[in-house]
Formats: sequence, C-alpha cells, structure tokens
Amino acid sequence: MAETAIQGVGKFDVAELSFDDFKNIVINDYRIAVESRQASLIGRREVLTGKAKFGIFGDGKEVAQLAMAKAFNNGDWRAGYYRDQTFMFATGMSTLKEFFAQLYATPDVDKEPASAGRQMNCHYATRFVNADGGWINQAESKNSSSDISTTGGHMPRLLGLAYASKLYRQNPELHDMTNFSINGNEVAFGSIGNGSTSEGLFFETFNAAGVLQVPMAISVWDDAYAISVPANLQTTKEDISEVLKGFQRENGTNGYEIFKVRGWDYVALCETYKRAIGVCRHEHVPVLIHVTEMTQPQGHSSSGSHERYKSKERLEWEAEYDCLVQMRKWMVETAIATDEELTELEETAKKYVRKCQREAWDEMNNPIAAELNEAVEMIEHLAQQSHVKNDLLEISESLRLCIDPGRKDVISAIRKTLRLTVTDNSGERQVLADWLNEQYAVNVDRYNSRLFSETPNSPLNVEVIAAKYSDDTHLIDGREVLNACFEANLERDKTIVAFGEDVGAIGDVNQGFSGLQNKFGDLRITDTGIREASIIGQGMGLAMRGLRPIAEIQYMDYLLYGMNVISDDLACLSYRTYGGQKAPVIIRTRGHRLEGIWHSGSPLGVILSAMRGLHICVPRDMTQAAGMYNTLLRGDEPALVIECLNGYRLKEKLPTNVGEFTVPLGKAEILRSGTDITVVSYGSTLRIVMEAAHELEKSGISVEVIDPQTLFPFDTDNVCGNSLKKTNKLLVVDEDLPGAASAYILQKIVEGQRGYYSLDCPPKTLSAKDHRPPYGSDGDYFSKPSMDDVIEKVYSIMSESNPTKYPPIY
Ligand SMILES: Cc1ncc(C[n+]2csc(CCOP(=O)(O)OP(=O)(O)O)c2C)c(N)n1
Ligand SMILES: [Mg+2]
Repeated sequence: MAETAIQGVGKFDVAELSFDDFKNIVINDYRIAVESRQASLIGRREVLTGKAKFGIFGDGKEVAQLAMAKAFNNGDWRAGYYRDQTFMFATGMSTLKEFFAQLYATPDVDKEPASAGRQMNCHYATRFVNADGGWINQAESKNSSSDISTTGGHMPRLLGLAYASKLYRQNPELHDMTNFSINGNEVAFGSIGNGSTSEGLFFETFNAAGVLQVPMAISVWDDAYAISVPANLQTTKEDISEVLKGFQRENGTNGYEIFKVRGWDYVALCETYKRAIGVCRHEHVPVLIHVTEMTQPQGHSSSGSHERYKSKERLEWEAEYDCLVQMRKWMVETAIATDEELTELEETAKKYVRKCQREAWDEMNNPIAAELNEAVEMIEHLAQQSHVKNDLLEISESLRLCIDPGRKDVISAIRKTLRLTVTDNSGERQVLADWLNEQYAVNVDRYNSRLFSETPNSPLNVEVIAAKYSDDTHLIDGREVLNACFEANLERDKTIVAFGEDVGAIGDVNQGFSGLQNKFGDLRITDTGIREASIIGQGMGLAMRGLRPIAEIQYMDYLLYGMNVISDDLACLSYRTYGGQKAPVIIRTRGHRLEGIWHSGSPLGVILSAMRGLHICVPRDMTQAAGMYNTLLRGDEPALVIECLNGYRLKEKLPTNVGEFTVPLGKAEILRSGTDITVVSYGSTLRIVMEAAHELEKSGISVEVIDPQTLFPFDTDNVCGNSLKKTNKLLVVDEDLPGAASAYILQKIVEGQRGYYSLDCPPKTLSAKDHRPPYGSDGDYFSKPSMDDVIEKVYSIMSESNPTKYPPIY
C-alpha cells in the first residue's frame, strides 16, 4: 500500500454509493484512526525521552471522532478539548506534522498554526483572522475555536458559537453576511470528558442552550474516569445522559435530543452522528451525544500510569474494547479488508507518522542548532582576547555539548558570557551584545507578543472625535445619554446585539436599553437567564463569528461568576493563538459604591490581574462611558466597561453626536488643574475627589485631579508623571481594597512614568477598608473613602512636607 497522508473522512450520504466506494471510505477512516493512534504512541514516547515537556493524547477516542467528522461541514465550529486529535485530522483542520510541532512547542505560526508554540499539545485552533486583521471566509472553512486546558471551561464559548447560528438564521438583516453564515446552518460541535461534565459551566451552558434552542451538539467522551477518579464519584447514577433525561424535548416543549452510543461501534456511531447532527442543523435543536465505553490505552497523560488506579479486569476490558481493535475486527468480519491488508496499512501508517514526527523535530531544532553554532563561534572568538578565556571556553564547550538544546540554553550562555566580560571593551564583545539584542527582539515576537490584536482595527487606532453640544442642550439623566448612544449604534451597525439579565423587556435594571427591544426586536436586545459565565461565553462565541455583542453583567460584584471565562478564555485568546483568533466582545457592567456587601464592589485589583488582554474602562460618568462604547464598537478587541452605579440619575448634557464621538483609550484627562498635589482617581470616587479639591482650595491647597479613564491601557501620554513634575506630590484614591488597583496605579506612575524622580514626599494611597462595605450610608462612610477622608489625606501629605504652614488638624 502506498505511503499516505491523512486526507479527511469520506461521507456516506453520497447517492448510490457502491460497495467498493463504501469499502474505500471505511479503510480510509481506519487509516486516519491508526495514524492518529500512532501519533499518540510516539507522542508519549517523545515526552518520556525528554524531547517534549508534557503529553496528553486522544488514544481510545478515535472511532467516534471519525463519525463526528463526517457530520462536520464547512462553516461549522468546534469548541472541544484535548482528546480531539482524530477529529482534527479527519476534518483536515490539523495535520500530523502540526501535531508534533505543537508537542515540541515550535514557536513558528507556519509550522504550528494553532498557537505558534504557546499551548500544550493537543490544544487545537484554526486561524480565522488574516494578517491584516480582517476575517477569513468562515462559511467556506471548517472552524475550531481555540482550546483551553481548564476542563469544561470552553462550554460557555460553545454556547455563543451556536447562538450565532440562531441570530444568522432568524435575523433577516444578517442574511447577506455570507462570509460568516449561510442562513444559520452551522452547527457548533462541543466535546467534553465525562468527568468534566461535573463542572458548573457544563450544566449552566447545557440549560442555556435548551432555553435558547441553538444548534449545539455536545459529545461527551465517556471513558468512565477523570484521571484516577471513577464515574461513581463523579456523576449521579454514573451516567450523564441518564441524569440529563429531563432535558429531552417532548411534544410541544423545548429541550434536547439525547443520544447514547458506544465508542467502539463504528456503524452505530456513524448512524448516530448523522441523525443527531441532522436534527441539530435543520431544526436548531441542541443535541447531546453520550459516547460510552471509551478507553484510555495509555492512561490519562504522560504524567502517570493508569495501572495505579484501574483494576486488572478494567484494563483487560479496555484492551478488548479498544475502539481500533473493534473496528478492525468488524472490518475483517464484514470483508471490508483482510487481516493482511490491515496489517500492511498499519505498518505504512507507523512509518508515515514517524516521518512526520522526525520532520517536525528537525524543523523545530534546525533553527536553534544554527543559533547555537553562531553563539558558540562568537563566544570562542571573544575568548581569545578575554581575561576570562578559560571560563568562556567552558561556556562554549558545554553549550556545544548540550543535549536537545533549547533557545534558553543559547541565550543564557551568552548572557553569562557578557556578565563575565563586563569590563572588556572588545569589538567581539559588542558583536555578541548586538546579536543578543537582535535575538531578544525576535524572541519577544515569539514568546511575548499579541496579547492584543495588534491590527489596524485595534480600538487604539479609532479616530478621536470630540463630543459636540448645541447651544440649547439641556441636562438629562446620565442613563438617557447611554440610551441614546446605544440606540444610535444599534441603528448604525446591524451586527450589534446586547443581552444579559433584565436587558431585554425592561432595558436593563438602570434602563440604558429602555425602549430599544421594542424598536430593534428581541434578537438584538435580549433577556437571559441568571448565568454570568455563559453570558460571557455567549458574547465570546458571537464575537468570534463576526457579530458585535455587548454582554451585560448586571453588577460588577457578579463579574466573579463570569471571571473564569473572561480570564481563562477571552483574555488570552489573541495571545494563545498568536493573533489567529479574536473575540471583540464588550462586557458592560456597573459598579463602585451603592449599598451592601454584594452591591458596592469595586474589585479592580482582581480585574486588572485576571483580565490582562482586555481593555479596562472606568468612565466617570455616562457621557464618557458612551464615548468609550463608541470607540470600542469600532475596534476589534475585547473590553470591560464599568459604569458608575450611582451615576444613572445624575444630570449630564446630551452630545449632538452621541453615537459618533469617541473617547480614546489610555488617554488621561486633567479634570482640574492645580499646583500643590496630584490626585489620581477613577470612577465614582472622582466626584468626591473633585468636591474635596474644591474644599481644599479654600484652605489654599491647589489640587490637580487626573482621571486616567481607562486602567488598561493606563495613561499612555504620561499625563500623571508630567503632573508630578509640577506638584511633586501624589495621592491615588479609589474604593478597591488597600494595595489592590491603587498599587497598580502607583507602579504605573512611580516606576513606569518615572514619577519617583519628581516626588518630594512618599506617594500615598487612599482606598476602602479591607472588608466589603456594610449596608447603609454609615456603613459606606466608615468603609469607603469619603470627602472628609480625601480632604484630610491631602492635608496630611501637605502637612508632612510643611508642618508649619499646615499644622495637624487633630
Ligand atoms: C478546571 C480544571 N480542573 C481540573 C483540571 C485538571 N484535570 C485535567 S484533565 C482532568 C480530568 C478530566 O477528565 P474527563 O473530563 O473525564 O476527561 P478525560 O481526560 O477522561 O478524557 C483533570 C481533573 C483542569 N485541567 N481544569
Ligand atoms: Mg474521562
């Protein structure tokens, strides 16, 4: 049999398939599965011999994935997990060489397109953002959203990918967006392990899809274990489809179609997937395909052996019911192929996979070997005239002898050489230093780039347009400014949708979307269940498919319920795909002071640490918020906008260009000029700071108040640092915990903007207390910064530097 590459599964639904055609399709399928198995076996060996750091593979899950791939069409989407290599090969979304390139962490997007070497092995992704930042034609391609390692963490995203099909089908205005969807016919395929169905995110997503009736097909790969923990400790009745039976749709109800099939039964699997995906695609009904009796021939991962926790009987059963063994048996029994033919196929597959593995290894290592040789030569050259000749020769020799060297070995040797020769002034040393700097630049691109989209469509490139006001502008409630902004944007861009708890019928709890569902319909302004994580995932999936979602989290305190999705999935999407994927979802929420322990939150420290990869906007009022939405809706990156909870009824002027004016990100504003001290604050505390500054003026203290407006990016023009050159004193005020967001702001100004050199007294922070604020006005007064606190803090700083002029108050 000729040497072959994986070419994708054949479909059975071709009219008048002859037995020979049928045979060929089955044999080709078997070959894909065997090649996939070989990849798992060799992959594990590569880890155990130290050539790769970690391995987790899809062995034991191959046959079901052949069947799933047959049902997967152009335009469809996948959100899955680390067992899906056979599916990726069978659909042509990945190749064996790419599989090994990822195993070796090859930091080259051409060789490893899923993540450019950033993700562990078997974490898949297709690239749907072009180099210029535009979208590929998703309707013509097969699409896999980028995997994450957290089990079940991808479920909310799956919901959004499926929900996009619903919008594309049901909203006629979107029917011309044929680069993204053909009438919403696309199915979102999810895969998840049996153990991971215990996660809350699975159940939350499952319920939401049943409510929404979206074309989502979840396959549960059930191998009866989650690492070492068996099904009886994971799942009620040890059977997830049994437990979920209540979701089965019945006459006149919404719900699911639920299927159960054994993972080694090729024929039943093909039939089941055909039926299940047919219902899902045509009727837009979510389906669950519970694939049981799967195995793990090599155990969970390269980190341990399953002999430790599986009984002898279980291991014997797994050997017998290995899906490849069963498929092979069936093929021989039904005369699809002879034992000899299949043995030959297996031998060929083995050689072919080995060849792919070697090529991937060479492609990873040849550039490093070249860099290493260059480095050795340069170090030896430098050694000839160095006072530490022997030390340098030792470094070059051990570098030359390094087994399976990595870039870190090369760079580390050079850095050590430069340290040892710090007093040398030779040209050779300079050559080495220049080379190192060049390598740094290349390595920044390899290892540190693309946290954001870095495309021309970045919101940082959106044109700045000032707000305009007419002469007869009167004051209205802040929420009405937002409402007008949203209305104008919904009118302008048919891809914008907004959803969240109470966003639809009543237009959100503070009425920012009031009246807009009536005007634009419930597909664009939509109520959701109470399910923050899947609200974020819903937004993420929509944004990946070319829509512009505003996903609302009712209060900032509830953001924590969606935080895992934001942090693990959304924030690192661009980074972990080296810019190959993006999801420009705007998360809208409201926070800062109001009432009580769960309605006054301002946990910006948590947000800044967990959400790097999103723009973090903290508008001081609704006009600034509107300008930020206008900016973000014209850019292509995700963002969080935190409106001031207590600001909706404060009076503001309505700009005449309320849907057009933009507030640039990262641009701080001086709200009040002063000469004695700089106070930096954001969000709700700004009003207090402004009132305090007014009071302090009466005592002869001139306060400069700066609003950074966005915490990420932070004051890119050094407005704060420049202010310190004038005032030499700094106070940061916020209502987060002490040492949280205020510490971040201090780091940005004192270190990043070199503010330290302008200070003539220690910089200070004024934050809330360590605990959450108790209910009621007195609770607020005694736990969050009040005007009295700001005045006295500013005064104390002034007093510290001039006690005669500013004697202590009390
Ligand atoms: C949120 C989270 N918790 C724990 C883990 C560690 N972990 C990785 S795989 C795994 C078991 C998953 O079992 P299952 O869902 O049955 O999938 P299988 O590996 O058996 O296919 C665990 C606990 C993780 N990656 N993410
Ligand atoms: Mg399992």
